[in-house]
Amino acid sequence: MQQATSSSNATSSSNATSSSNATSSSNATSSSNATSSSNATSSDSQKVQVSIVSGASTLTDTAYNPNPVEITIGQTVVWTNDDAAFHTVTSGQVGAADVGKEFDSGLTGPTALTSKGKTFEHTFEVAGEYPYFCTLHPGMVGTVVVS
Ligand SMILES: [Cu+2]
Repeated sequence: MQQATSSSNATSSSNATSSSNATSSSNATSSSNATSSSNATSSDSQKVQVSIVSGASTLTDTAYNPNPVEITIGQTVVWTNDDAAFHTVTSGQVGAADVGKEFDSGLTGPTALTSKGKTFEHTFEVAGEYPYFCTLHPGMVGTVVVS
């Protein structure tokens, strides 16, 4: 999580983190509704929003916000791409054998976070710590903590 790759942090682009947060929550709500029609029974309180912040490509553990995101069993994390670039939300640690086994927004298909406003969600049913990263920018790392 706190990786040695903090050199890119010197760019101070982390300032973009806070500003993008203000807009992401409302955007995520409406856009996620479009994709979650099958989950209509789950209330919004069961959904926790995480933003892929503007400029995320050059960030590390601040690319996903909040990070770590702490939820309870049964809650759903909704990631929204608030950046202009294409990103992924892919479970596991860079180079591990189990990459993408738990969840993966992917590079193609309806859940791919190809552009701004796209969302991906995953419901966590088992307690634990779930590291994830962006396969396109492996410096981007985050963790979901389920308890
Ligand atoms: Cu990325």
